[in-house]
Amino acid sequence: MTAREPFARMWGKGLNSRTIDWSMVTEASESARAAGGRAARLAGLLEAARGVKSLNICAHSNPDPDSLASSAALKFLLEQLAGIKCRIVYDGVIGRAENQAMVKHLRLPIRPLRPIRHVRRPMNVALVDTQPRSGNNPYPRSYKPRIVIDHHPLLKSTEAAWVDVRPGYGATATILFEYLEASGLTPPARLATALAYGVSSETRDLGREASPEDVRAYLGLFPLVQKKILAQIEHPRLPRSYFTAIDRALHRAFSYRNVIGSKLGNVDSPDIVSEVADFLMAHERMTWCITIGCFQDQIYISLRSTNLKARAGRLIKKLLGKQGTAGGHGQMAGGQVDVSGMTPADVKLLEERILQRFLHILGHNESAEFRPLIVRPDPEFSPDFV
Ligand SMILES: [Mn+2]
Repeated sequence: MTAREPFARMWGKGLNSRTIDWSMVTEASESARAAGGRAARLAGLLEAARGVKSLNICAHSNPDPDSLASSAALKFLLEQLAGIKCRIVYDGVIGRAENQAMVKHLRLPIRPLRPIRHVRRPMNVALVDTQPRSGNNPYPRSYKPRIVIDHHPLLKSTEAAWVDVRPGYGATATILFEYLEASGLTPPARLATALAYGVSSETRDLGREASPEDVRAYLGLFPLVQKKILAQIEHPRLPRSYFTAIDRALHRAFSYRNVIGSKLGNVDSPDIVSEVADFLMAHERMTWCITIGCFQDQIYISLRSTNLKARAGRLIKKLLGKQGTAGGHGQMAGGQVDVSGMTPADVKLLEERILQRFLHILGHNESAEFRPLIVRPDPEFSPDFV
């Protein structure tokens, strides 16, 4: 089998083959054995869904583009191949302007899930881009989902009729791309656009933890992508609250040697905590970034590293211990701590302790202290401004 065959089969007549630069695809393509593996996986997924009439597809909390695109792709697959009525649900807030633009422009069929009792058939749930008991989805810990598809490290407790967890992949959207490929179905343009954006945003334009499979998925999808819509998603119009949040984040930014971060205080949505982490990590001299913000009685913590061997996911678990839930990958991770019932002063103290502990884990001594990133603010601004 040549490298081109799976692609030709996949997109069928719908695609003008001149739009693909095959020389780029060949490099990342895989053997016929791998293609067989994909077909077997698709068969396994369909087997697990056999007899199911309707399914709740559950994205992770405060869903990101990877989670949303992957959920939409699973819905498409199961509806087309098995006639299963799928509903995509999520909890939390879609805060980031890019993600809101994605939902709007691509008309993603998603619904907020408020009280979890609305899941009537606990068995018929698919968790996408998350796993049971990860603390990152609203699904009750005691129920076993039917399907789990994810690219975070496999948790020991993860059990389902179908588990497909591939930690080597940069995005869950890439896993869904491979199911689509095996199915021979051509994704509609909006779905292809969602998946491509899921891959590119999760891997920071294929630069962060992207595997050859992620590159291959992106290239395979790209000819189908609605380019103008993609640009509108990647460069969204921003609300005033965004600028306020960035202003606060900069005023409160700190650093110590190669570590940068910011304490954001109360935030409008948890997304801003990771967004600021990405923003500050751009600092040319920094290797680590930690941001903390509080939203609805939860402290959210984001970690980033420029170091390929950082093991950020492991580090944040160590950092929070039994205090909270945490997870992530090598260069990016996140966690949260329930602070309901705590006074604002206690929350502040806890944040302080987490930051100190973070420096300690990184090997800095006890007396290490963060200093303001912006040392001399513009004298025209009063320091009381914050
Ligand atoms: Mn993901």
